[in-house]
Amino acid sequence: MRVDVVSIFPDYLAALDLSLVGKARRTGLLDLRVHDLRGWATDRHRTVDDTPFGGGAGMVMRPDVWGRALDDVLPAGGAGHLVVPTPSGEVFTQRHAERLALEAHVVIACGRYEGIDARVAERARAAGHRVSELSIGDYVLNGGEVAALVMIEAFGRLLPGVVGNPHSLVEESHGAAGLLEYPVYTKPPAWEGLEVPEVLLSGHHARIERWRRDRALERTAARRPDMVAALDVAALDKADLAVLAGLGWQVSDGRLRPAEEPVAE
Ligand code: 6GU
Repeated sequence: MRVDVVSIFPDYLAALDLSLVGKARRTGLLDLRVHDLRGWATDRHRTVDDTPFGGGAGMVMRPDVWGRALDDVLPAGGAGHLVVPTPSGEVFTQRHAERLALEAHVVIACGRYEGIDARVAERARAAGHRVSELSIGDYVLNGGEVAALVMIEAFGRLLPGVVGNPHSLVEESHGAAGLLEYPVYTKPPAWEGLEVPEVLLSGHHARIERWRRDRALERTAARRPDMVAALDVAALDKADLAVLAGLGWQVSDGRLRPAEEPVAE
């Protein structure tokens, strides 16, 4: 997979030399190149921004500079996927990571200031590229670089061969089950008076699986009720439904819903 990142702070992306993504680059699984946007500026001060039409605070990144950059890094024939990190984008999820991991060539355009002139994304779409404007959550960062790091790590670990044991990708949070992951433990079995749950030491695989499933359901109900409401009821067994009922979730009209709250007088 080829990934190009364009930023006015290319050093921000130095962390991509480390860990599993760094190894994927060194072994050739990931051809990742970082570019300085100012290389496409043309004036003496290498200006990349200007004041917004319509007024308002802050500066907007210029379309001409970005246009030249993207002409150089997007593949010919509209075959690229342009990702623009922005707090006004769709929220990036594991589903986006899975889709991006299938692409041959992704370009990530990191904006700073108040963002990039909207015609840049419009022109890339018109040229046939896929364009995804993506946010990593409901808070504001100063620029897209940290979001680019997040996204590259999320899709990079899904490339075949990047994570040593592919089984560790199967049961994780935000996977196909739609549940958060159960709590995990390792040696020693007793530490500072805290014991590992007995069932995990029992060697009884069916009981261990049921215990993990129950803990995943409890955790998800406590931390992410939105994920419980989105569960496919047909994929749940009787034990799942009993645990969820104990946590105040009932099936009605084919969906899980929180049990009726008493109406205030
Ligand atoms: Cl992708 N960019 C910026 N600047 N802020 C963000 C973000 C992205 N996602 C959440 N906040």
